[in-house]
This record gives sequence, structure tokens and C-alpha cells, in this order.
Amino acid sequence: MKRTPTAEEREREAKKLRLLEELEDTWLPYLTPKDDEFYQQWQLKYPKLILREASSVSEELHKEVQEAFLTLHKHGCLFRDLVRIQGKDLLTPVSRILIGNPGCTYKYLNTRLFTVPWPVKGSNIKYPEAEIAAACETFLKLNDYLQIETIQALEELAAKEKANEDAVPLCMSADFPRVGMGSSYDGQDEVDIKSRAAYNVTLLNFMDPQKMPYLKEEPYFGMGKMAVSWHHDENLVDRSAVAVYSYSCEGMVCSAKKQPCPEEESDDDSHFEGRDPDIWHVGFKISWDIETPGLAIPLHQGDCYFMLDDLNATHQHCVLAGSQPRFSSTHRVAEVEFEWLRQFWFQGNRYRKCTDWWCQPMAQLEALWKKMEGVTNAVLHEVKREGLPVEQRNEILTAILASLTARQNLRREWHARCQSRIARTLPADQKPECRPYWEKDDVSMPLPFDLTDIVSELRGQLLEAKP
Ligand code: DGR
Ligand code: NI
Repeated sequence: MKRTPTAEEREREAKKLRLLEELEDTWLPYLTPKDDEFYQQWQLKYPKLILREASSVSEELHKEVQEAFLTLHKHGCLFRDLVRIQGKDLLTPVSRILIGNPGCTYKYLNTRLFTVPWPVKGSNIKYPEAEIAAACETFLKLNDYLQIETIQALEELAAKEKANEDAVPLCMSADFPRVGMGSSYDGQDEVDIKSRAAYNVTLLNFMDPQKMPYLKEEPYFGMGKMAVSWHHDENLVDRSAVAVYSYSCEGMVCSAKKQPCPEEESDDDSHFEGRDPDIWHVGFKISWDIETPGLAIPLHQGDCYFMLDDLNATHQHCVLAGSQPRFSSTHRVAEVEFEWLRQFWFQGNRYRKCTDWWCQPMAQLEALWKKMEGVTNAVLHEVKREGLPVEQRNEILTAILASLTARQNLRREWHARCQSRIARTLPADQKPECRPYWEKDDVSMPLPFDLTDIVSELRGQLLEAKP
């Protein structure tokens, strides 16, 4: 079932189309390290994007992390997600797993992932396999390392910004003590830096391009095949950083492909080579900007990049596929939110493979939810009670109608998501389960799953009562 796009979504889509129209059939310019202006543009327009090449990370950590990726892959812990983008159900070409603090979740593209817990101090997590336990511990170790690197990078950025601020001519600021202008002395900066680097989850990604022949072409710059289209990361703590460890399995690239083609060389724009399609890259652009060139940053085995401060809000990024398989570990400060039960069961039984951590919390949550059904039922009885003053009845009716309507809409949307054609193609252990769900004749449930009749009855009562 198709959801009607919101006004905001329609406007965004129209704006995107206008941008694409403006381009007609020319590409926008983008830069790679082969271009002379590359580093200058990076420093000028993308200063909050940081790259730490593989050589800056210890060989031991590389080895451990890369083994951990392969272990999780071997145990079948990564899954393609059945996400929902602008009302469409899509299976991502990238497989993923979320690892992080026990009880944490991360929602992206309308899909909430639940952490396979990593063994934080004081926890006592059980794993079905010693190898999976070791892998989770490794990603916690990588998390600690990337957190330290992020704090250092944020401190350098703050120092750089401070230096720029101090370079502002004194006449513009002499009368004003510098308070509330970013350069405070109360240690708030330090607190902000720490909290914006306090990664609580990592979202692991994997894709083998040779097994994914239908990748989209990058539409604005002609950067080639994308594993992940242009986007902002969602549901992160405001201005928090994202740190990425990139593990592309290089070293098997066919060198015969590297012969230049003579005809193409004689072309007018032969000086513009573009990015190497065998190498994985991360692409960056400024949102709604077609003046500033985009960047394609090559990512070799073990390279790390960091998105600091508001970079994720002001810029979009995409992942450009190379020719070899690639893993990445993307460390984030996920926001805490709700909406868990349906999200969890929608993902079938995939979590069982790596952890049983969520069994008990989900059972508990479902029991509480069931109590809530009982309470909803009690409220509906109260509205019908004889002798209830009209004002009071209307007050209750108005208060519950909105939430019951929302509840009904969400139930319908999730029921449809579970029934989608693409959902039916998934293997048994990943098949979406619509839960909670119950049939009309289920005597253990006080109210029906489908609230359509109840909602329209309440609407009628409210109209009736209004003069
Ligand atoms: O280098 C990488 O593998 C980058 C991965 C990446 O950009 N992930 N982004 C997300 O997972 C994402 C997508 C949409 C909304 N929120 C997060
Ligand atoms: Ni992203």
C-alpha cells in the first residue's frame, strides 16, 4: 500500500527535480585527489570532514577488526534491510548489523535496528558463539579508539575556529566580552566535545558489488555506481560525530582493465578522469549547492573518516562502490526513541543468531503493551458511561481520538509492510512478523486489532455532542 507523501516530502522531491532539470545532461564537477584543487576545496568547504589513513592505525587493531568483520559475515549475522523510502518498500543492497550498548537501538530509513550488545564494563552478556563474543568485544575496542581520535579531531577543530575568531579585527568586537559566542571558558566546549563523541552504537555494513549487479548510478556528478545513495544520517544526537572504519578487500583487482582507451583520450574533457571505479569512495556534497564541486574520497583498506559537528546536517554523503567486497563500521551517537515492538518483529528472527539479549525486554514490553490495550478499553467504557457530563465526555473523546487514529494508521502501515511482495521473498528466518496481531475472535484481547469501527463511532459521538 502506498502512503501519500507529506507536503515536506513533495516539496523536497520537486526541489530535487528542479536541480536535476537545471543540470540538463551535463554533470556537475567533482574532485578527487588527482585534481590540483582537491585539497584546497576540502580545507575550504569541507573542513569538518577528517580522513585518517590506514597507516595511522596500529597493525594489531587492523588485524583484529578485519578478522571480526569476517567472523560476523561467516556466521551470517549481517542482513539486508527491508526499508521504506518515500512510501516504497526496498531491500537495501548493503547488509547490516547493529552492535552497541545493551538496550540501544538505531532507526534509519524507517527501520529500527536493535543492538547486538557489546560487552561494556559491568555487563554480563551471553553469546551463542565465542567467536561472535570476540567480534563484539573488538568493535567495542574500535569504538574506544575512534572515540579518542574523534575527541582529538574536535579539539583541533575548536582550536582552528578559535584562531579564526581571534583573527577578526578587534574593532568589531572590542566592546563585547566574548560570552555566548562559542568561545566560553566554563568548560562547556569540553562537555559538548565528549558527548558528541560518546558513540553508543556502530552500524556495520557489507556489500560485494559482484553479487549486486543493479546498483544505481550517481545522478549529479557522474561518480559511477553507488552502494548507498546521497543522504544525511538520521536520528543522531544533534551535532554528534560519525566515525567510519572502512575495510575494502583490495588486492585482487584485474590490472588488464586499466588500459586507457585511445578514442576516449582524444575527447575534449580528457583531463577530467573522475574516480577509479575499482576503488571504493565516499562522496560528499553541500546540500542544495550546485556551485561547490563535490568530493570523492578514495577509501583504501583500513582508512577511517570522520564527520564532525554539523557536517552531516549541512552536507550529504554517499558511498561509491569499488569492484571488491567491502565492510565498514560506522560509529554513532544514536538518539533514544520509542516504537519498538513492531519494528523488532518486522525483522523476523534475525537477532537470535547473535544474541538473545532482546527476548526478555521484548516479552516485558509486550506484556506492558497488552496492559495498555486493557487501559484503552477501560477509557472507551468510561466514555460510554451514563451520567458522564457532556463537557467531560467531549474532553475525553478529543483526547483519545487523535491517538487512536494514529494507532490505527500505524497498525495499517505495518500490516501492509509485512504483507508486501518483497517481504514475501525473504527466507523464513527473516520473514517479517506482524506482531502484535490478533484475529477478531481472539477472546484474550479486549479490543480488535482493526480500530476503524471504534474510531468512526467515537467521531460520530463527538459530532453528535457538538451543537
Ligand atoms: O562509509 C560507509 O560505509 C558509510 C555508510 C553510511 O553512510 N551509512 N549511512 C547510514 O547508515 C544512514 C542512511 C540513512 C539514514 N541514516 C543513516
Ligand atoms: Ni550515512
